[in-house]
Amino acid sequence: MKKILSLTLVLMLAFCFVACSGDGTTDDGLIRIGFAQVGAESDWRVANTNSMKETFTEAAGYDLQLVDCQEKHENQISAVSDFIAQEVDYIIIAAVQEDGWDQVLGEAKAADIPVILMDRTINTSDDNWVAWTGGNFLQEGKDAMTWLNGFLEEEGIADQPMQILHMQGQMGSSAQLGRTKGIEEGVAANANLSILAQQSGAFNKEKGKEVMESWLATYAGEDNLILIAENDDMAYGAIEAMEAIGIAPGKDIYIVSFDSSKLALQTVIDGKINCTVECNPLLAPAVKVIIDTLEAGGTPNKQEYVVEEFFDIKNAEERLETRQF
Ligand code: GZL
Repeated sequence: MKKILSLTLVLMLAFCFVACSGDGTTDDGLIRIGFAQVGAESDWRVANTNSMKETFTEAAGYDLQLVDCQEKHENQISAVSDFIAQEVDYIIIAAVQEDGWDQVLGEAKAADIPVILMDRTINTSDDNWVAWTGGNFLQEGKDAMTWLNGFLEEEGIADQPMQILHMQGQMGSSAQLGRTKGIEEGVAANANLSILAQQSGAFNKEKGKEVMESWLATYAGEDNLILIAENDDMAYGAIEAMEAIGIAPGKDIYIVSFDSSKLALQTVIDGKINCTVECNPLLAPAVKVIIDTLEAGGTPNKQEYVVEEFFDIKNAEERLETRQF
């Protein structure tokens, strides 16, 4: 009996030794990826997470460790620190906020673990990250204002003063900072546009509804209102708040939003959102190109923007069935 136990113990120890190599890859040859995700705050984010899970599968040769950081920067820092301690092969970050990354990325660099940024950009030395892929948030804001100016012309009200309710995303995120800059530049360039109110709905439907409810109470007597929501989910919340008091979204108050999910295109077709500016969440294939390039000893492009457009009543119907998220 004793011999069986000692043989079992020896076999177990041997297995542990073989399976846990010290170079970050598991001995079954999988590429170990640590991914610090913002959270699950919107349809966009869920689609982005699904894109990563569908691309970096074990069958494809990857061990993806995805951490939902609950929209908290401190959770992202601890997740990245854990990835460094585990000696993963690659660290991927979709950042809650732009600032506060120097120290932990310095530690990743010292551990010789490549950091890939996806979706969101951050403020740190270019030496601290290998490559970034995502949407152009400033251009998205500019595209929204270009569309709005054209829409007001077509409606024959371009010469009327219009007041914008500007619902911002997660404050300090590159998506919010870029879109806000594009929107504010567009308002400054058009004497008939002004910002009546600016407040964050944190890219979240419920918070967007709360903000819209407070605006509808505060600005009840105002007309010529336009809501610009920095993502579709906040626009959905605002629509619920409007309809609860008999206001027709897309007609009584024009609405422009961002992301362009299937639901947003259907909402455009229903006439409740006037324009949604695309921000593509299906970024995992572009991230895989970066990793494949690095695995082959190559140098990936430092920045790779994904193609983006916008959708309104003229093209939403024809594009709905091919929408992937
Ligand atoms: C944009 C992405 C934003 C989306 C929101 O690339 O970072 O975060 O617009 C999401 O829906 O919360």
